[in-house]
Amino acid sequence: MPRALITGITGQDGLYLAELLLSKGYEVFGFMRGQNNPKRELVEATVPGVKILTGDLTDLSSILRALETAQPDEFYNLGAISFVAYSWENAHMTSEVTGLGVLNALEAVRLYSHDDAQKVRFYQASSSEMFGKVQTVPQKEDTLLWPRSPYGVAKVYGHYMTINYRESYGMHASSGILFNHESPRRGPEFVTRKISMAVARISLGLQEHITLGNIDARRDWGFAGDYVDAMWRMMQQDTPDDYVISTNETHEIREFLDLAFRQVGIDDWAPYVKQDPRFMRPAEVDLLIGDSTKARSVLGWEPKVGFPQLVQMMVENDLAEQKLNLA
Ligand code: NDP
Ligand code: GDR
Repeated sequence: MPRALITGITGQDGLYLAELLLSKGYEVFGFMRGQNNPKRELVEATVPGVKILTGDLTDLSSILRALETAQPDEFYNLGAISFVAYSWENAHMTSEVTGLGVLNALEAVRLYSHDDAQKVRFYQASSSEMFGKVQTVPQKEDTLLWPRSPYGVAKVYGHYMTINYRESYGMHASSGILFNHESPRRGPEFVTRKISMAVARISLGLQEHITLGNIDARRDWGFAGDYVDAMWRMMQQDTPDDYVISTNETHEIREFLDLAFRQVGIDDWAPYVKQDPRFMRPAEVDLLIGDSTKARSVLGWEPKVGFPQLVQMMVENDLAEQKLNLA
């Protein structure tokens, strides 16, 4: 039975990845923060097969202990402070967790593996946010990185540190440069879920409007369930490498609003949407569109859920959740 250790188990991707690996017959260990993490119940209810280990990415010895207990064949490093807007307010902490946390994870794997560099396969959750002020459209593996947020800068550090451990120690370390991916499990602070929850509540008369920042931004949005499959595929390759994972389509936030409001019978959303500089960012990533040709040809991966289905899935889920709350 293959064994996997996942950091960031309480997050959107951690839950989908754990489900996928359990379905493939893996023994799955989840690395979780805190002695009383409020999301522990969520993990236990959603993926009851996962064995929980506690620790923190800023604490190398806790990662080492988790490795000794889990003895994994595959280590998925998904843990991070992942909210870009928050990273300006907490740049130092973001650097420690999202940046230096990757070094801790790599170093823990190296120490645990002793001289056997191939003992544990390592996955790093890199991000399209690293492209920032985009220099080429679409963006692929060799596009120049120009991060535009403390989060993006920290991810660049983690990305290059992963490559460096691969090149220096011969580790089987791969980076997935994943474009935005969403789902009904997306945190409510991210724009897609903020919209799908608000649309559900507005249609039920529970909320009057939604307040957003820059609605002209464009993103290449996929479905998280499809993207964790790409992570697993990277880990099955004989040779470690870096891959862009994206739908290769870009959409404005306005289009997300169009589809989401239309689903509840509202054609003109303007009266329900306000804008507030509070949600604007000091620097913006305006146009993200990926080119995942390499992943499609080498990994045989492709996204299954398209943009309209993604919006539909999220609004349907939030309508059902809100109705349940009312019952
Ligand atoms: P989430 O924000 O949903 O999850 C982040 C996870 O990191 C949570 O489980 C959180 O735990 C954990 N975490 C935070 N700080 C620490 C710490 N100090 N030590 C250990 N764990 C910690 O993110 P997603 O699931 O959406 O993303 C997974 C990864 O992929 C992240 O690294 C993200 O940056 C990256 N990524 C995400 C993309 C996306 O569109 N979703 C795109 C590209 C990259 P807790 O519950 O305790 O806070
Ligand atoms: P992003 O996702 O920054 O791309 O990072 P987010 O959903 O937060 O923002 C996307 C775009 O929407 C604009 N926006 C708003 N964003 C939020 N959160 N709230 C608002 O009210 C709002 N109004 C407009 C933003 O300015 C931005 O342009 C996500 C995270 O999952 C990262 O961890 C990951 O690395 C990247 O995706 C790829």
